[in-house]
Amino acid sequence: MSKTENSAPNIVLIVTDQQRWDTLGCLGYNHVITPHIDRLAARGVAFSRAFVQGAVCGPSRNSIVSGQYVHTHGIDRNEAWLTPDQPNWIEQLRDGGYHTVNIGKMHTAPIRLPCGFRHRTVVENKNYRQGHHGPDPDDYDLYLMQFGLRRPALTYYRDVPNWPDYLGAAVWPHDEELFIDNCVGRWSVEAIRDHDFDKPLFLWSGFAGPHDPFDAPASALARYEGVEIPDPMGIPNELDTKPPLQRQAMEGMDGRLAPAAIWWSRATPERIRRMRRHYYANITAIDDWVGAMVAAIDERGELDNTVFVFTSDHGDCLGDHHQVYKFSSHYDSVARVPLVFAGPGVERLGVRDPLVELIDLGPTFLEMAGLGPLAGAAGLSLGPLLRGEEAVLHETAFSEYGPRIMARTEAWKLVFYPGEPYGELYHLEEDPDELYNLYDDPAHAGTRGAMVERMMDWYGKTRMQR
Ligand SMILES: [Ca+2]
Repeated sequence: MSKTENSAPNIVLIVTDQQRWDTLGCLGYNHVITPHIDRLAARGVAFSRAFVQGAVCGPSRNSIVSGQYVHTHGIDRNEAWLTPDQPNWIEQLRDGGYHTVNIGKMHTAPIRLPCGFRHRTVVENKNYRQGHHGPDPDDYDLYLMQFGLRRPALTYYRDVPNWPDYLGAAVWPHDEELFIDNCVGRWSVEAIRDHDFDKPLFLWSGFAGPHDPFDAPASALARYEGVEIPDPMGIPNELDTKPPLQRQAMEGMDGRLAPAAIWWSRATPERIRRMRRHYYANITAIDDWVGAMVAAIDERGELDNTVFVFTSDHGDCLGDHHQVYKFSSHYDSVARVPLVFAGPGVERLGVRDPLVELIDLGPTFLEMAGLGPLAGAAGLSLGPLLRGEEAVLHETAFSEYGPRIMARTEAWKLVFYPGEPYGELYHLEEDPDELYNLYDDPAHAGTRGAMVERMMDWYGKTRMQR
């Protein structure tokens, strides 16, 4: 009998960076190789409509940790973090008896903020430059220094000949053991092996991929030889009908020699397929470590008492709608992420499609631990959905970036730009790929007004509580 049997479950939360939802085999996307995540989904639940509350790292992660929407907690940019008086369910788990550990990316500012963890091994972005989010080297910098190396993602644009033609897709140039996600994975497994399980474990394992640069290891790329890569969604002249920021964001990067600049003028169908193949290969490299973490928990005799959760902080257009990255839009490519649960308290239900939000994670974990609720949170426990009930937690999913607000029901999506003459409205039942903008279509003015009213109602009910 394991030491923690009949007590609070261990929770292993695996969070990747910039992984869009349509990247798991278990959701029907068989061109992505994810056998270990699929195995978790097969004995638990894979949510097919999970949404992030912020379209970029910092706001999204602050929403996960506080259980609040971005305009409620107020952290609307990357180099900022919650203050100690704001809700934080990691602290609640710690105070409730959990050994709380973070291995890998959290994106706190400053980078070594404890954030409720008893131990952190801090790993920032692939292209983290000391001084950018904090003055310090992170633990991955310190590790690479032992080998006389620094993050290669800082200099691909100088080191790789004809770099703009690669659209950010490099091959990892050093020993594969040094690849950032192989370090996060290996150190996460070590954290599981090192824990004595006298206390339940909460592990947040934060991978840096598949965020750009798309620098997958050669061994992971080899697994995609012969795999057909789907082309991006898009129609000719699409950006003429979309908010101007979407075109401006791509034009703004073109011609710049810098770590994160992709020159879209260099995109060809073959180069886009290569970029996507590298992105998927990074996901497969992470999937290997998901399997290794499950095996490590099993070796400790804790498999029946451990909840595994796999998700990401936002997606990437990855060529959809003639663009990359996440800053310029709230398409599902950006706002919709994988969310898989397996373990005690999770029925074997497979794919479920109700709308859920990542602010629901904290309330779910606190309920599982018998430590709830999370004061001030707008998120709701996913417990009823994980047990197989037909509950509707959210009729609308909301997400923000700066002043931009997305309101998405099952049938419609509004993307609202306060003070601007333009916006987006998509009829998702007829146009699931969000190609045809109906915002200015008189035939849908009533729906537009109803969606704006729905958004304003939510905005008023969830305004900042400080
Ligand atoms: Ca991110």
